[in-house]
Amino acid sequence: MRQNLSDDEKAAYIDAELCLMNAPAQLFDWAENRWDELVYGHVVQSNFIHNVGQFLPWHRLYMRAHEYLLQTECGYTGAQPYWEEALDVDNLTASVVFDPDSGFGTAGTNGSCVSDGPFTQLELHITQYTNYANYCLTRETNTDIFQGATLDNIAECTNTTTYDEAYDCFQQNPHTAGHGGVGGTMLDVVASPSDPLFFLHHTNLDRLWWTWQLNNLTYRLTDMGGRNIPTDSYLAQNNFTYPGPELLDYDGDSANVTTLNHTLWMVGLIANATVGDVMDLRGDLICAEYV
Ligand SMILES: [Cu+2]
Repeated sequence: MRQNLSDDEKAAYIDAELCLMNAPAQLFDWAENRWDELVYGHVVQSNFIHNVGQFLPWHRLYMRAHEYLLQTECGYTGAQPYWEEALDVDNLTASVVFDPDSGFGTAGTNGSCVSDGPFTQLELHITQYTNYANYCLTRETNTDIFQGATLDNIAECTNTTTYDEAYDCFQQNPHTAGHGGVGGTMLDVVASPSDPLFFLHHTNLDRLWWTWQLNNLTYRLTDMGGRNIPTDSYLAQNNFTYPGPELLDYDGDSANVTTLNHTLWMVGLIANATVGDVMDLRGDLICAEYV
């Protein structure tokens, strides 16, 4: 079943990522490159896409946006890879993703800049508070948090019945595992897409959601739910402001419940879509399968 990338495929993917990081901005005056604009799509609505029903569908479309930019602007002909994190729970730092030659660079930099591999001294600009920062990519692995990626923890989520239960479960252990396990930039709930590993992690999370959907496609191609506004404690804990009208007014839902009509905002990276448009991985918009 599992298909590993060849060294050539890995190199093609990483080259395409570097291409986006060096490509000129297209959407915003302040952006220094295309990567800034991609990251911004997540940053600008972090208080609205986590801890809510659209968490999984929004990130599914965001993975497609990322893949689409690689393909259309950087000549990438492969597909979006994922990181099967469960394979690495016993030895996180030895994971192939951290290989400095064929992967994303060494794991534990303990707060200092990633200094080997293709993203050495990668310069980042966006934080929760400004688009004009100047800082570097960091990682600080945490094996304990990474245990959230074990097959047991995944099974707990895939065994849930409703979407409402499922998204909450997936967001907790399997999702937190990748962010906290890699640490550093990845631990930043707002700016974590700055680390290219984000896209491997969230594609894996999407694969887990799809696995859950496949267990009962009849219901789960349309099963949506959850709140549209994060809980007060989640907002407070992350220093988030209450989502304003620029987010709430377009979301397409009349109440604080996420429906298939909910609009997924892509800030101009690709066209917006609804939750309903991304529910079927095999549909026209996402048009993918996990191998
Ligand atoms: Cu996110």
